[in-house]
Amino acid sequence: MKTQTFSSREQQMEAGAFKRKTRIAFSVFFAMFIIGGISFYFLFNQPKSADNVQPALRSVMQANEQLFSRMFSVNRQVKLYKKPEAVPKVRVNGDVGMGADFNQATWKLKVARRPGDTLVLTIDDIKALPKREVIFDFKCVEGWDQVTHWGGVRVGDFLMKYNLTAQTAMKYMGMVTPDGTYYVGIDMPSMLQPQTILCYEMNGQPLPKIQGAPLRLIIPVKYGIKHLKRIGTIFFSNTKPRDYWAELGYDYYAGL
Ligand SMILES: Nc1nc2c(c(=O)[nH]1)N[C@H]1C(S)=C(S)[C@@H](COP(=O)(O)O)O[C@H]1N2
Ligand SMILES: [Mo]
Repeated sequence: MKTQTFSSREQQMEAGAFKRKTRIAFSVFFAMFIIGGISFYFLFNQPKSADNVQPALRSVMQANEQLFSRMFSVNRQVKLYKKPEAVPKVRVNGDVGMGADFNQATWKLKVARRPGDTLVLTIDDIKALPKREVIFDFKCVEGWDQVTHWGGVRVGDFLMKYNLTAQTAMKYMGMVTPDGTYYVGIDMPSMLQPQTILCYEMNGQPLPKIQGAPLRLIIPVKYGIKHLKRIGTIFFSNTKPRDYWAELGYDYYAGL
């Protein structure tokens, strides 16, 4: 009897508490709904930019793009192989900007630190930096790939050595062949990725002429199109540098 009374009282209390909780839950839900609605209204009634996207959405997209490019380039290391796995006969592909009218002996690397201020270096200046070897699976957008072995200087080390760290705050690096006919633009995080090298050796031998001697780019996080052979000029930019294959419709980022 006692127990029953207690139990029914308890049930009443519980029913009261339940009603109260339900009221709170509905109020919270309703408040969230109103806040959400208002935010949505303001977001979508912002003046749109030229490309028809609300600025708040655009900035989120840009932040994501930056975050993703850092995540997939700097933090990500491409799989490396052992020397015997590298092919002895490396395929040659692409000869834009590789004309015969070129003298390796007088070649110099031009680094446009900023407009009107160009640093000029010799191949020995570059070879004086610590040598890094990269053996990775080189992939071309045409559908072939092969494990190849390259040697050179980390772009990061190079930029440090020549006091170009301020330039790494820029969004892109651009590279152009000496004749100006082949050119690439690459996001800074991918250039700073530790496996990216200014390359002067292949299979432990001096880089063959057709493979970009005296200096080419090896950037394992990207498809072959970005591995510019025969570097003439390097520059830095906050806007996308011109890119040979992007202009022909390929993905600008060309990441793997
Ligand atoms: N100067 C220059 N660099 C270039 C090209 C080119 O046509 N000219 N082709 C690119 C492409 S599409 C690929 S797949 C690689 C091939 O490098 P490899 O010839 O050493 O195999 O170089 C890249 N670098
Ligand atoms: Mo390629």
